[in-house]
Amino acid sequence: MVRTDRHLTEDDLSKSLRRDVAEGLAAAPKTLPPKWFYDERGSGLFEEITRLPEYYPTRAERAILRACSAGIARASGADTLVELGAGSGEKTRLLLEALYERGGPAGYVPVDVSGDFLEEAAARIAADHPGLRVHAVVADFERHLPLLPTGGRRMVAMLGSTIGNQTPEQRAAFLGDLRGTMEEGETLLLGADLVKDPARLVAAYDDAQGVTAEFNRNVLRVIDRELGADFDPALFEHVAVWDPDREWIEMRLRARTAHRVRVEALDMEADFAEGEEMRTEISSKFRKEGIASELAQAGFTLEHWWTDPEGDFSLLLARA
Ligand code: AVJ
Repeated sequence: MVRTDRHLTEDDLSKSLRRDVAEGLAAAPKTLPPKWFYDERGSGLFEEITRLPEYYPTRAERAILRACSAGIARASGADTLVELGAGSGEKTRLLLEALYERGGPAGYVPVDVSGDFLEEAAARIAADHPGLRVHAVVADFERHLPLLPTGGRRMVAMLGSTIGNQTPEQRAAFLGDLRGTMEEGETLLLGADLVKDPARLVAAYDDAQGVTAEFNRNVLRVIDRELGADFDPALFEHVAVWDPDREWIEMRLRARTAHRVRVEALDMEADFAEGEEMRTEISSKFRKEGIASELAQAGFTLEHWWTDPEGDFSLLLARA
């Protein structure tokens, strides 16, 4: 049983890519938002990242879910899982199975910007869980929260430290908006990567095999293909730095030489100086007190805090 709502078309996506690139290349310093990493190649590279020895977050979160998914399901009291940035993998299954095992009708609402990916993942999950009501929603969760289906007792999950891509200001707006769409008593399950030794953090975003570097440069290929640009990825070097004040990892692309890039679809040119750095992603790292107060500010109460044995990553449950 799969139903799909579409709040986002290819055309909407193409428009927002144009806007992001036009604004980002005109800004000083230049910047590109991380959401455009994930075409087919980029998603494949990200999958590869999750298996790298240096990239601990995926393994740590999976370990928490393996150990605690029954406890999470019980604590939430939910019968419906809404997953923002829907996964297809084991993490989703662990959560769903825990909800499912508590009995009663269960619903799954995967939300993702990529329609094809979503439909496939939703169909697979539905096939493996007879009776599960699967309601897939093609949407951008930073824009379409009010359009998500209500009903049942929902747990909204945002895993993988996806929230880390937002600045504190974006996070405050997002959490406030999300709270506004939730009923009292419903819950938010958030995956949050934690502050730790900067050397480990930098290694996780600058791996020895150079997979993250390829992932970072992939955004240039996406812009070349979608907007007829002539970025040469080889002219950009991958940079990952820890910002100790803002407690986030910043990924950048540094121009190896001075050169000009043309973006045909925008009829635009951008000049890069030698060594100029363009920001492509922030990945915020969290502390319990900080995230608790951000949640409280947005109208949530932090109720549970699970970590992996090493204390690298947290899954937290907050109630609306
Ligand atoms: C998917 C946003 C959680 O920030 O760790 C991995 C993306 N970037 N390596 C992260 C990413 C570089 C990842 N998130």
